[in-house]
Amino acid sequence: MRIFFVGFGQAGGKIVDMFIEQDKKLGRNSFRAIAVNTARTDLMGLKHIELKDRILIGQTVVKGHGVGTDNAAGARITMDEADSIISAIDRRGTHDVDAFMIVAGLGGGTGSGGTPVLVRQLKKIYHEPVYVLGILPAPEEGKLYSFNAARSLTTLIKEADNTFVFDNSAWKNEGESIKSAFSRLNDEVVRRFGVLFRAGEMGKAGVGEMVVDSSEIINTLRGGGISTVGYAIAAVTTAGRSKSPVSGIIGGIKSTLKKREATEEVLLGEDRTAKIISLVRRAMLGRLTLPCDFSTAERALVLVAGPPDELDRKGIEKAKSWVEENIAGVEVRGGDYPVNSNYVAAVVLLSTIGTAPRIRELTDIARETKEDVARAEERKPLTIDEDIEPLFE
Ligand SMILES: Nc1nc2c(ncn2[C@@H]2O[C@H](COP(=O)(O)OP(=O)(O)O)[C@@H](O)[C@H]2O)c(=O)[nH]1
Ligand SMILES: [Mg+2]
Repeated sequence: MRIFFVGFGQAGGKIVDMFIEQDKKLGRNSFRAIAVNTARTDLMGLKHIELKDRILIGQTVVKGHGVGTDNAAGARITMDEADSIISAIDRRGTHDVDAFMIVAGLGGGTGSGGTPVLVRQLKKIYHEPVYVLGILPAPEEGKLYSFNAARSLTTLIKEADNTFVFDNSAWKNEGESIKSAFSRLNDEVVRRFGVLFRAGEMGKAGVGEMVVDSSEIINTLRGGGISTVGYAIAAVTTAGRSKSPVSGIIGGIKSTLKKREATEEVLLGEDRTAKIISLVRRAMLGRLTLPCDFSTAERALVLVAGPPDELDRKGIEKAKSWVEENIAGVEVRGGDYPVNSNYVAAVVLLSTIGTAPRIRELTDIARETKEDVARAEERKPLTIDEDIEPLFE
């Protein structure tokens, strides 16, 4: 699918930069992107989005220093300068685009506040769906981050055509600091969403039997709300031990996938049908980008990517039925995505989920924080007797 990305804020910019890096490495031209920020240094740190496509907003207000964690300021500045963002998008070109995807960390200031505003603007102007890929903060980042994320997400659910969620706290390791985890987490994000977002594009491996096209992804996302993604891969060789690194479309850009993750022995090359079913089950039962009870999902899309020989049609059909039995709704789309690789990947998109523990937690923290703020406002600052005159008025 042809996607126009907007990387909003620091996390958003970095992640979109990686999607573009992957596009370049693969020699594709599926993705287009701009980055938007109130902080000049964050924009300078990007490597793959062209300089002219990095848009600094709020200069008169924050002088290129960013809005910190003030997402209301992020929203205000975006409202005031929406025209310059839209101009940058038009300059980059929107012809042939299937969808817009705004990527942002929802706990901060610029991306958290600016994204819902930009979604509304884009929806007014373009016919294509406007999606968001939102990153949830870890609890250790503090209540304010959770509060920001809850407010941003509440607004996004109303404004965006669908919001994909990736939860930092579910993906960082025990004891690992969130900052040192970022690069690894971003790799996980790009690997999963990279395969999904590329579905339907013509690869060198030729035409698949039942290729997923962009309209199927769009229809799966039609219910709105929040979506989550599962992913699993297996090596193609019968021994289950491929020597090549797991990079490219299936493995992402940095080959940081541990061999162990890739080479779980799943009847490789023996029973192709069973292998596909097993892989899809692993994708859905494993860790989702936003962990949740998948039985609440309204719609799903099953995508199996790999060398054409491995993409067993019966396996994909059976896997789809299995997914259908396990989600709330009955709409399960799916198909294959033929790519040259020594691995097969299964991606399961679970759309319009009903509930997720982390979202409830965020909502609770946001409520508490709101009460704290209200109490703080009620507290009167110390005053001296009004009969005593100050030195000057
Ligand atoms: N996964 C991931 N999350 C990040 C990264 N950088 C920041 N975050 C998260 O995004 C939130 C917002 O931070 P940031 O993007 O710096 O805010 P902004 O620049 O004001 O939009 C933080 O609370 C972090 O949880 C990153 O590189 N990767
Ligand atoms: Mg930052």
